[in-house]
Parts: sequence; structure tokens; C-alpha cells
Amino acid sequence: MSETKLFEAMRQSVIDGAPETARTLAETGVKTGVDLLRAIHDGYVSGMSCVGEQFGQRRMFLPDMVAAAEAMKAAMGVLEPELNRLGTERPSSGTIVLGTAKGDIHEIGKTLVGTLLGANGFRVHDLGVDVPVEKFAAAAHELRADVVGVSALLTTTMNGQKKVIEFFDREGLRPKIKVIIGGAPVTRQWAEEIRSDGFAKDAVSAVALVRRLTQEKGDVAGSPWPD
Ligand code: B1M
Repeated sequence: MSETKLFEAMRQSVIDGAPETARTLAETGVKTGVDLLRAIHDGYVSGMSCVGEQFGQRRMFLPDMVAAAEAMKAAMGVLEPELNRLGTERPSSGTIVLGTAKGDIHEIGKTLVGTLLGANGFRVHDLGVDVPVEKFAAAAHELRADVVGVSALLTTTMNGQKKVIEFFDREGLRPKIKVIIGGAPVTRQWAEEIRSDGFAKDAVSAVALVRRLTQEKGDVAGSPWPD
């Protein structure tokens, strides 16, 4: 199967909500040595965008969206360990605490961001979904995080991103602890409005952003965390 046909089949497996097919195609991708990021982006994520559009137009419904997510997760179950392997031999470039904002259970994009950060040598602590501000703060404190990342997929839960930033400001932890945001509805304008330290539209740009922020942070002396 050509690469283009493989990516198209991956895309279709998500639209069809077919986890077994999605997993088998991911295995084929690994075996044949295709570019895994392209497989994720041009294949599975593209299928997910189509499902999202159809859901928005009421041509697909909640069970279709659930099935699509299961297919994507099955594929990521194969691809994530492959991506993780790339990161295991590198020294850590910084610690990132990551999670999806309170009230929001979308996990796929956030998990992908975490996987790529891990693959690029960052130590990632993923708090999962529906994460309250206090949990972000406790984990950041315990792990002496360099960057905290808050994902939101719903316009209603974007406010959770603002709350995390307000908390870190109140506690005097910024600018040394960087707070970044992302997720499908998040815009640069929102990122500026809530004074986040950065915004990334996808997982690849999230890695570039975190790399830049941790390098900048390395130039600032001292730890914001009391011993
Ligand atoms: Co939901 N959902 N969903 N959903 N869902 C959306 C987000 C929606 C846009 C669909 C639509 O209407 N067209 C819509 C939101 C509308 C809005 O608020 N404006 C929506 C809705 C309405 C809902 C429910 C309310 C539906 C209902 O119950 N009636 C409900 C809410 C539940 C809740 O959270 N409380 C709901 C539920 C679900 C499922 C559970 C069925 C499922 C999620 C399953 C799971 O994650 N385990 C689901 C899905 C799958 C989607 C869509 C179709 C796909 C999301 C996804 O995984 N995309 C989505 C439509 C869409 O986004 N096109 C939709 C693939 C993923 C790789 O992309 O998450 O965007 P994404 O992540 C990208 C970037 O955004 C970025 O990098 C990632 C990788 O490139 N990024 C970051 C993400 N986080 C980042 C953090 C960063 C940096 C970059 O730094 C910290």
C-alpha cells in the first residue's frame, strides 16, 4: 500500500469508528517505517477533524464521536510507545505538568502533546482530564515543574486555563513557572488576553514552544519553589 493510501485508510478508520482497523494500520505504519507524525496528522487527526465537522453539522452524533475517539486511541496505543522510545535516551530538558482543564474530558490532543514532549527529552507528568486548578498547582509544586500546560477543547472550559494563570500569578510563581495553553478553540488572542506564557496550535509547535521557554528559563537564576 502506498503511503498516501495508508494515510487515507487511517483517516477512514477514525471516521468509521473502527479501533481494530485503526490499530492494524498503525502497526503497518510502524513496520513499514512511515513518518509517524505524518501518519498521526494526515491520517488519524484528519479523520478526527472530519468527525468533528460532521458532528457540528448534526450529520454525526455523540456515539460516532465516542467510536472515533476509541479508534484514535487504539492507533495511539501502537504509535505512542514508538514515539516515546525516541525520548528515553536523552537527558531531561525540563519538567512539564500537563492536563485538561476542569470540566473537560477531551484527552487525545493533550496526550499527543505529552507524547511528543516526552519523545523530545522532556519529563512529562500527565494529570489526565478534568483537572482542577489546585491539582495543577500541587503537582507543579511537588515536581518543581518548569512549565504547566493546560489543554481545553470546549469554549466553556477555556476559563479553566485563565484560572490556572490567575492562581500562579496570585502565588507569585510567574514568570519563573511558565503556563502555556492549547486546544482546538484556543486562539492567540485568548492566550494574550489571559496573559499566558504561550500558546501552541498543535503538538509539534507545543514542543518548539516548551523548548524556547525552558531555554529562556535556564537563563533566569534561582528556583521559585521553597525547599
Ligand atoms: Co467533543 N467536542 N464533546 N468529544 N469532540 C469537540 C471539541 C467539538 C468541537 C465538536 C463539534 O461540535 N464540532 C465540540 C466543542 C464545541 C465548543 O465548545 N465550541 C464538542 C462537544 C460539544 C462535546 C460534548 C459537549 C458533546 C456532548 O456531550 N453533547 C462532550 C463534552 C464532554 C466534556 O468534556 N465534558 C464531548 C465529548 C466528546 C467525546 C468524549 C465523545 C470525545 C473525546 C474522547 C476522548 O478524548 N477520550 C470527543 C471528541 C473526540 C471530539 C472531537 C470530534 C475530536 C477531538 C480530538 O480528539 N481531536 C472534537 C472536534 C474537533 O476538535 N475537531 C470535539 C484530535 C486531537 C489530536 O486534536 O484535541 O485539537 P486536539 O489537539 C491538538 C491541538 O488542539 C493541540 O495539539 C493537539 C495535537 O495536534 N493541543 C494543544 C491540544 N491541547 C493542547 C495543549 C497545549 C498545546 C497544544 O499546551 C498545553
